[in-house]
This record gives sequence, C-alpha cells and structure tokens, in this order.
Amino acid sequence: MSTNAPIDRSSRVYISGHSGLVGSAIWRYLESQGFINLLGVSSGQLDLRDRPAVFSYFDAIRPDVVIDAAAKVGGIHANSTYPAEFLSDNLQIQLNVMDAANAHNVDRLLFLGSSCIYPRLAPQPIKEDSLLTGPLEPTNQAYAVAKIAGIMQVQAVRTQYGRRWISAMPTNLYGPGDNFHPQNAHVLPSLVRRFDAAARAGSPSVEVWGSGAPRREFLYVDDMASAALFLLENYDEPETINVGFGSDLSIAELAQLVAGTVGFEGRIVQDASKPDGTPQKLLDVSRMKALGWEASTSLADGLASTFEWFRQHHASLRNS
Ligand code: GFB
Repeated sequence: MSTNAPIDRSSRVYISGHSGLVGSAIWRYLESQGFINLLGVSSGQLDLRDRPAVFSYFDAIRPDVVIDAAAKVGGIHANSTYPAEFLSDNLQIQLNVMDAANAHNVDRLLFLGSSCIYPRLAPQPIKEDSLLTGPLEPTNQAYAVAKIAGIMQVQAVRTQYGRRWISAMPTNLYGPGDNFHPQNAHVLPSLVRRFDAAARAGSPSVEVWGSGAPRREFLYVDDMASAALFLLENYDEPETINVGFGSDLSIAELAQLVAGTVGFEGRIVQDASKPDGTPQKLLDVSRMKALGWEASTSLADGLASTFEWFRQHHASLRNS
C-alpha cells in the first residue's frame, strides 16, 4: 500500500483552490516542508469552470504534481439551497483540473472530497468500503454526487493511464481562513461568529440550528494539510482514503465548547425548524493510522486558534 516515494522539493506543485481554507493550509505546509515551486492562481484570474482557460493555464505552468483542493463548498443551508451550483460547479472544476492534468501527463495528483459522499445511514465509524452502499443525505446529495464522480475519475485515470493519482475524503474541516458567513458557512465557524456577536452584545440567548443531537467529527485544517503531503508520499491505491480526527461530538456539545471559547455565558436555544442533516458522520481512520498518520490538533486547541484568527479578521469578513 505504501509508495515511500518522497516528492522532490523543487517539483512544480499546482494547488487548485490555493486561497481557500484547505488550499491555503496546504500551501503553508508545503512551504514549511521546503517546497520552492508552488503554483496557484486566484479565482478572479482563472475561473476553473472555464475549460479552455484551465488548459491554457496548465500549458503555462506545466505542473509535476497537482493537489485539487478547489471546490464550491458550504454548510447544510448552502448545500440545500443551491444544489444546482454545488453539482454543476464542482463537476466542472474537478473535470477541467483533472482532464488538464491528464493531458499534461501529470503523474501525481491528489483529489480532495468530503465525508458526505457516504450513505446517510452508513455504519459508524464509516469505513471507505461504505461508498455507494446506500442512499445519500438529501441536504447535500448534489455535492456528494459531484465528489463521488471525482473519486471515479481518479480511478478511471489510474486504470486507463497508469498514473499514481489518489483521492482522500476529509471529515468536516475548520480553521483559520474559514468562511464565517452567517447562513452559508459550516457549523463551527457559524457558531463562532454568532456566539461571539452575542457575547459582545450581552445577548441573553443564542440559537443553534436543529435538535443539537447530530454528531460530527472536526479536523483542524493544518492536520489536513500534513495528511495531504503524507498521502502523496505514502499512498498509491485506487480506493479513496478517509482523513479524520478519530472521534466526534454532538452539535449541542460543540455549542457548549464554542460558548466557552468565546466567553458567551447566556442560554443556548435549539431551533428545531432548521434541518439536522445526517445523524452522525464519524470516519473510520484505521487505514490512515496503519500507514502512520494521525491528527495532532485537539478540538479545543484548533477552536482557540480559529477564534483568534476570527477576532483579528472579523471586521473584514463578508456578509453576503
Ligand atoms: O456544518 P454543517 O452545515 O454541515 O452542519 P453538515 C452540521 C450540523 O450543525 C447540522 C447544525 O446538524 C446543523 O443543523 N448547526 C447548528 C448548524 N447551528 C448551525 C449553524 O449556525 N450553521 C450550520 N451550518 N449548521 C455539510 C455538507 O454537512 O458538511 C457539505 O452539507 C460538506 O456537503 C460538509 O460535506 C463537510 O456536516 O451537515
């Protein structure tokens, strides 16, 4: 299973989505590991849905390695409100990036997906072989189907062209540089923002969506970045591989933790009119562990760094 093939630090490594939460963390991590030819372009300069433009960009940069961390992402509300864009944009982005990489004979590529590819009621913790064994969670099935297509494309290129392409499925990620949009963000940054606003305003209570019972697993984005390089150097199999933290907690417990971190002392009220989504999403990380990689940032520490970043940047964050 292991390739044990270090990547030359002078390789030309293209990171799609390099200014997003995951891509920027991977960029920082690779820099810290001595990579000197990192390549990235902002979405303002290159729309990854524009196929000819993506192919021209690849002509110009001639990458040796591609890390595909570009995606249209969002929390439960965004996924269920904009399914057409979540399906279409993500299919186009990954198809263009992977087709251009294949046309340029890129031998090593890592495609990043999401734990929502697994069936809604998959046995927990979720093993990789649960893929395509049951119905998806309806609130994010458009996004999930796009990501499943990406896994298939990696496998198809491996089979047909013999390239060392791999895919990994991270659990819910968070960290500095996350999207803190009030409606469209994932739960952890949403709660940081709402609880912080309530603490500052001295509000008596804060609303948390859903019943509070769903369980989620959270991985600090810097851990995901170290996993990305680890996998490129140590994993060369067609099956996708889970990247998780190893344990989960309920949304109600997460809300308590966020309240403590930001210093909110009022009441927490569950808003049952909002959707819960899948009841539990905890990845089985035994394959990563067997390879020799484990997450190292506790939720408390990761949350503290995320809040610190939010405090420094919240004045400039988008609301739309
Ligand atoms: O993070 P989240 O939006 O995504 O929501 P999923 C997780 C849980 O937190 C749900 C609850 O049960 C929400 O109802 N929640 C409570 C909140 N308060 C809030 C809030 O203020 N904002 C948000 N967003 N949730 C996403 C998928 O699923 O996970 C994506 O939709 C992707 O496709 C991502 O896979 C990692 O974990 O339910």
